[in-house]
Amino acid sequence: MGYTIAQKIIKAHLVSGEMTPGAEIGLRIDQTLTQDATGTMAYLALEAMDVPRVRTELSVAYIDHNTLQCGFENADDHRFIQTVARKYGVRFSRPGNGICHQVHLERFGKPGKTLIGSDSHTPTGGALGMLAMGAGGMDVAVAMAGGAYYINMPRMFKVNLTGKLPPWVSAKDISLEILRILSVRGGRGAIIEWGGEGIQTLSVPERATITNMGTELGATTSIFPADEVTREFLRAQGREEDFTPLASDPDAVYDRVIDIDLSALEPLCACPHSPDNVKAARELEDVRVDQVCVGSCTNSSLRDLLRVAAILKGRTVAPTVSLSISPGSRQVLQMLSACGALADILASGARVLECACGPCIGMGFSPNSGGVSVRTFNRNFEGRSGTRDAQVYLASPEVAAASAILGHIADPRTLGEYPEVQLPDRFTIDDSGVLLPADPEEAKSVEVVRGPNIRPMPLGEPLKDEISAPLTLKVGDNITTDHIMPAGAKILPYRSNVPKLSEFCFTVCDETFPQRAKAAGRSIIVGGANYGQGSSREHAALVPMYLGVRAVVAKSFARIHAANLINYGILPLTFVNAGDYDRLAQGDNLTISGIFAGLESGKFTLTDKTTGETFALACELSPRQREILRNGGLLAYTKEGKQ
Ligand code: MIC
Ligand code: SF4
Repeated sequence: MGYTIAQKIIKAHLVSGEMTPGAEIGLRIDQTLTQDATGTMAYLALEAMDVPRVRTELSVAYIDHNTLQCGFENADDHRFIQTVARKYGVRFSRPGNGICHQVHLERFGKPGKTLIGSDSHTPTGGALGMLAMGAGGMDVAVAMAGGAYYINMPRMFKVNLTGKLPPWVSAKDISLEILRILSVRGGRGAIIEWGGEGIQTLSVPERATITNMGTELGATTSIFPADEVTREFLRAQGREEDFTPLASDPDAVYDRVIDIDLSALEPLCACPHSPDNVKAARELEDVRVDQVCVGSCTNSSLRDLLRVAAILKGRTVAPTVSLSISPGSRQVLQMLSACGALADILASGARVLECACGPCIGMGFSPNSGGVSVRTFNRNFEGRSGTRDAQVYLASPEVAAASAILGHIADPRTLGEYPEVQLPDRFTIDDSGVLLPADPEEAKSVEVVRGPNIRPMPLGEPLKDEISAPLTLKVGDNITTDHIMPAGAKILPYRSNVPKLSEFCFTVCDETFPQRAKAAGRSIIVGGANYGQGSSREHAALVPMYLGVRAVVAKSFARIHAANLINYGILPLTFVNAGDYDRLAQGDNLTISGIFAGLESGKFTLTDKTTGETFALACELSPRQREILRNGGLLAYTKEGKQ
């Protein structure tokens, strides 16, 4: 039996376990990336591991999320990351140099390598034929220290593309189509390989839009072959030597195959408040638009922005619309400026923001009350934009530009002829925005700068055999990490200050949760299906741990979040009978006993002392995960000398 692309990379990096779907495997990690909102915790963890230098082939620390500096906090974080990176052998991508995934794709990604990043959209690198995965910051720290990264061996899905995209339809529409087919849960436990003759028509940045949004399917990652298109891109980036061809074997076996005919696709939009709530743009023409945002790690490449500039050229943004453009990297912005496309964008009345995540993570540009925002981003979860009652639609750069001009959600085909854009044979290479680390000798004297915003990382407590605690919060299905630990300009500055951050935990669902959890001392949370979907932010586990949460009982969990809970010593338990969810009420007093035996058997019993009922719970754990939980978290476990 032949291998899929992902299986080949896994086989070449396997350090423990068997490649049987569902079984835990350990992988050697070649490259890591961090961003600033999760990076501070990752480097605090690395420091605690007492390793003098990172042991990966390449590690890069990006500053791209917390770039609004409304007080000292974000700037303090940047300084800490810059100095810690210099000391430990990590490259440092300065604020303004661009969004981690876009810059990594342009300058560092290599076919056949493994990459983990403390950001859920790290799978963007799959566009180059890398096995690129999002992880919690603590897991990234372990990988930087030379330890393996553990996942459950995924199932393999294949999406076969045939045909060619019609004019005005682009890679984002392919992402939205697969979300329509599979939903935000459909990729869980799977790696999605893209193939078929249709992929030859897609450039690397277009492929990157697709692998980026594979995260929204809940997939472990997404991957394209490394082919002539990949070689071309790397050559244009001045690094053809990084190319190695990579393809699946003709007799590779897939658990599921999905066919998409590109020529049958049309411009689409994901409606509020979920990326899988997909409709055709032409059905939404009655929706008046207040704001349009082009950018984010999904759609901010040179190709996307040249396209937007060509559509805007000679036209003006509707007076009722505010349009923002955030280029994905300095390379993109420099090239837009050099070829004159930036002038077309400015002439249209657009507001050009810096090369960073910006509005995507609520860092400025929040919509007006009840406002409609059309965004080329990847997530439209409630409240994420910073305006609680905003209605956010996700769409391609083409739909976004057309909507900005017309003032309502528009099918861009109504604009007439599709403007041609020409991608350059060579990109402008200027790596001056990436600072190199100190050499090992000099590194010894580098002082890590810690401003008052850098607070020590709270540690978990070793697990006890019984948890008796109230059910402090009961939530529904598809709870995102944006519900658990909201982001945005007001909250993100406290990512390195957990006591302060804890005041915002779950406040999107229930403003009183932080006080109630603190008062209870210990507590248990109950959730529905796909609990913890979305971001890789470990703060969605770390902060509940700090507030005393000892177990989360849910119908099912999203992959990265379940791993983060374990890393912070919180039990992720699932209902054996999903219907039992309805029989528990917020405020009930619960007991889970016989925990040590349960860790071994995978079976647990929950008693609701308020009603007297008992419920069967499950938690399949690997021997390594059991040890982590017994120790009270990954840091304590790693300090014991295990990785
Ligand atoms: C996001 O898109 O939600 C983020 C912000 O990039 C997160 C990381 C974070 O919360 O810092 C992600 O996707 O992992
Ligand atoms: Fe940044 Fe948005 Fe991408 Fe997250 S999804 S990395 S916030 S641009």
